[in-house]
Amino acid sequence: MKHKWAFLAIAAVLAVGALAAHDTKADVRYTDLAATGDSGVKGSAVLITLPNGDLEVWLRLEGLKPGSGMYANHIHFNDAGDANCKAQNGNKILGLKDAMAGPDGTALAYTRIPAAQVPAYPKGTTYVNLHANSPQAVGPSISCSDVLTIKLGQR
Ligand SMILES: [Cu+2]
Repeated sequence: MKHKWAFLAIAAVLAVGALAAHDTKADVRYTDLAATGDSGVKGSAVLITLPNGDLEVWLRLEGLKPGSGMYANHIHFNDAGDANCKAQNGNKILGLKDAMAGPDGTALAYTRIPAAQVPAYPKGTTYVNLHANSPQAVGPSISCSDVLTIKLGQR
């Protein structure tokens, strides 16, 4: 839990910085990932759109098998704008940095995507999805969260 608070504190500082710029693009979203099925993997994600349009994503996970390697994770969306965890219908993705399971089963992944590479996000609903890393490198969902929560920035 201690780590989670440190994680959120860092994210909060970044969020305040983004909002202080008073730019119309600034936007912060926070969401909790829930285990898919019986994976036991959950976590938190903070998504920050900076004033220049860059997207920063901070993802923290817990409940992974200790030292079990790298896990692919993405923001999923679709043309219809109705992507969600339950349907797993986000056929388009924004790739995030792989998350590396530490000896305590937690992982922290930070990704910054330049504005020019964020053309379609966010359109409608999206979700952050963590994938199993076996038997294939990018397996089915093991933890997921719909991203439709808070928007603190002025639009
Ligand atoms: Cu994915």
